[in-house]
Amino acid sequence: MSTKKIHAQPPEKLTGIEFKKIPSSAVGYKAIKSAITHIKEEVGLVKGIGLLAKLNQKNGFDCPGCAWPDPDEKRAFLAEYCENGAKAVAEEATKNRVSPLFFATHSISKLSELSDYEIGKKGRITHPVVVYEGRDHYEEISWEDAFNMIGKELKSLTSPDEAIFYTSGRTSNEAAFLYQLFVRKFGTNNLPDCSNMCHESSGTALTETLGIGKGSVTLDDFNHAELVIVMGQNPGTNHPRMLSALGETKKRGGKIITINPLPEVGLMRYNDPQNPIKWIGKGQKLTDVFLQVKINGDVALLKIILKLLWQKEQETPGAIFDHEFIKTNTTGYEDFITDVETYSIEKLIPQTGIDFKIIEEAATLIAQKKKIIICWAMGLTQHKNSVDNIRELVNLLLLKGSIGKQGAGTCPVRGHSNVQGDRTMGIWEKPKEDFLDNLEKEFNFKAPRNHGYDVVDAIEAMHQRKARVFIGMGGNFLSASPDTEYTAKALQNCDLTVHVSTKLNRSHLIHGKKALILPCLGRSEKDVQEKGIQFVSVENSMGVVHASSGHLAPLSESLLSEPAIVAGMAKASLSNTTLNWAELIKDYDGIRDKIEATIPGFENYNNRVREKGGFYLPNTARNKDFSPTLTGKANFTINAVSDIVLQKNQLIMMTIRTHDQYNTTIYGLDDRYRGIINERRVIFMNPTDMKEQGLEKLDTVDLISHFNQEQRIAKSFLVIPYSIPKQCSATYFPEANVLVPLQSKARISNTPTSKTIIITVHKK
Ligand SMILES: Nc1nc2c(c(=O)[nH]1)N[C@H]1C(S)=C(S)[C@@H](COP(=O)(O)OP(=O)(O)OC[C@H]3O[C@@H](n4cnc5c(=O)[nH]c(N)nc54)[C@H](O)[C@@H]3O)O[C@H]1N2
Ligand SMILES: Nc1nc2c(c(=O)[nH]1)N[C@H]1C(S)=C(S)[C@@H](COP(=O)(O)OP(=O)(O)OC[C@H]3O[C@@H](n4cnc5c(=O)[nH]c(N)nc54)[C@H](O)[C@@H]3O)O[C@H]1N2
Ligand SMILES: [Mo]
Repeated sequence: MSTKKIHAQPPEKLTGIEFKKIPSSAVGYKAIKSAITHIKEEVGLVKGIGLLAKLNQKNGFDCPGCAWPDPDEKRAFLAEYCENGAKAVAEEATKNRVSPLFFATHSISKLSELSDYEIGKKGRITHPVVVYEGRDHYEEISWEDAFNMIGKELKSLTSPDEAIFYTSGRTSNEAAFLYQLFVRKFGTNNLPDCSNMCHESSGTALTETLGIGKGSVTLDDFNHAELVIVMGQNPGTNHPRMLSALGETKKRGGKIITINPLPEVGLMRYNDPQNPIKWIGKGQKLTDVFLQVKINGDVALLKIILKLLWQKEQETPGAIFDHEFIKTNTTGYEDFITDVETYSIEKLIPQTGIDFKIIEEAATLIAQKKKIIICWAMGLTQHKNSVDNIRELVNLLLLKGSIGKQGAGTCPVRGHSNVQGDRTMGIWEKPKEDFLDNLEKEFNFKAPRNHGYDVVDAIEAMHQRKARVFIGMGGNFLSASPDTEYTAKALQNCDLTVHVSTKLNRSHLIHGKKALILPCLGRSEKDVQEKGIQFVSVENSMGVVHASSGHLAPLSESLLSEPAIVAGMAKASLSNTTLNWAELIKDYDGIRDKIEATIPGFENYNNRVREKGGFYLPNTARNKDFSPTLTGKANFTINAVSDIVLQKNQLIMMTIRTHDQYNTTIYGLDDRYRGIINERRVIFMNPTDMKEQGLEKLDTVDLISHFNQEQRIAKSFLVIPYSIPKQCSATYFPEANVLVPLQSKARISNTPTSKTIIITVHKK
């Protein structure tokens, strides 16, 4: 290991904050201007516009931005990408290159002094590179040598469980399927993925209550919903195309309730990009009732609403609840009602921070409606009680009979564009027995049955040297994970770290004794194999599987596709594999045949995936079939309210995304929708809390997080007064990840509590 200092965190330096008026609506002219600017700077205008024309079109490539679905029918040129989709594409198709020459002139320790923004802007990696023990520079290595290095290291382990195989959510179905097959043939279920930090709590709660870990709605349901509740989600930034769906709900007379600690611009009003006349102007009002909830006050809020609904139901029996649905499809109703009755609304209100009148208004709206969709994302899934959050919203939908009918249901809005597909393909540390049985039958081997490490357990295992090899299929494990310094030590403890990546990121710099970067094709690039041009397939947030084909020439001849990289690793690492990995890579139809043979729902895969728009996977909850649960029915559950008690001057902090980033990929330093320009080291605070703590706007502060008896510190943040409930605060991910304790995680799902961190603020 080099003795030079390597920085796991971005520099503490401030970049020169400016402010802009917070816009009154999202999308519109400024979004289009911003998209074009990014495309022009990173890619060049002509090539860039050509690229956008292929984005999310039926013969084009799947936007790497998010997992929001494309319309089944008409697709407009402008509407099927959004500002942030354009930025994601610009990042991938960038003109900037990280070549072996770049690494010869830039040491790892020097690169680690840069911010994640600066690191990302260096560009796409062009060749496989290696850093040997004790060196401070990556250097070129042939693919063959790289694969052999991996094979040698993996074969030298005492147990296959000493290796960890991470996946981020951009990996295609074909690559993901091969990857998990390789890992299981190698002998372990150590397949942690970004889902562990993302929607794991949703999968856990939905499987228990409804029998399927995925959402139940389709895009068309938004055309029929009478009410959409958007909880803990900022679609204006993270799923901008969802605003069109919400716009449709409104146009057809539906209502929207928003539950969020922040008045996120996109949810308040938006300008439809499909209609240029509406690019400027006030935009369409989206939210009808805004519940500005305290961070982690959602269970308390839902309990008040449930209680109010129960009161109304008693006044007018049969008018509020769907008894027919409850009787036929559910269990646990009586116990649930008994539990609701034990709560006192007065005692719950302080936990929500919301005026009772507004909660009543929301409850009245819910009482009147029969077709309700609830959408949610990280604001519900990254808390200690996040599984309870989701189970509680399922209770509400069950009471209203709002699952398994048109215009109603669950809508966990996924992040990464193929994160849902990766799970379907078996990227999971806790695989189902049936799935392993199918693999064994098709591939004639003994699959490992012990559950593997998830993200948190993988970090712990590497820290304790129970695991010694880390392989990352995409992603940025170091910066995305909690407890940055602890995670850095875990990775540095490894004998070998390997990243299959498109762009340079900080995980490449915080490496094991030896490390490899294996550069792969991006979504937008043409994938040519021995039997011709290949396409891959992905599954969106609503269970539609469809094809994605790149059109750009690959940026370097030295790139391999992700499936080819998996095959290369497998060939070099598996001692007696009878599977012809090289043959599978010649034509991905062969991989899809194997998927069809092992995973239900993929019948006739190769034909159906070629149909325009793809096909829907089966979804039991969508069909009002709850038989896969343990009770064979949809389950009402009893959930506890949050047990957090804050000491004097302590705040709850949530870590959120700016409008200018994709997870750890930082597109720019602005957060236009929150009025912040050119600075990421900010903490949003309630003005009354600021006053009580003697803080003024733009004071520089250090943040200390408190967990058990431990403290963690993040230095130099600027205080910004903002519309946020008392005792709540917000910072950006990944700068504040150093404050998230590894062991602070959600019950059952083990998801790091990135939205509940107890902090104190210290003026410099
Ligand atoms: N442009 C862009 N698109 C993305 C991403 C990106 O980084 N950039 N990331 C992708 C990924 S992987 C994901 S998972 C999604 C993330 O999409 P989001 O979940 O929308 O992302 P966050 O910024 O984490 O926002 C969380 C929202 O929850 C609110 N919130 C926080 N705590 C609470 C709470 O206790 N209760 C309630 N009710 N609300 C709360 C916050 O105020 C914020 O509005 O987006 C995906 N799409
Ligand atoms: N504090 C805090 N932490 C969080 C969160 C939070 O809200 N707060 N959110 C969590 C969530 S929801 C998620 S999903 C995780 C995200 O965790 P990750 O998925 O691990 O992180 P990303 O930043 O999305 O990964 C970006 C990197 O992926 C690589 N990449 C991009 N495209 C491709 C591709 O096509 N193929 C390959 N092989 N590589 C590619 C690039 O090298 C890029 O640098 O972070 C989690 N961490
Ligand atoms: Mo995510």
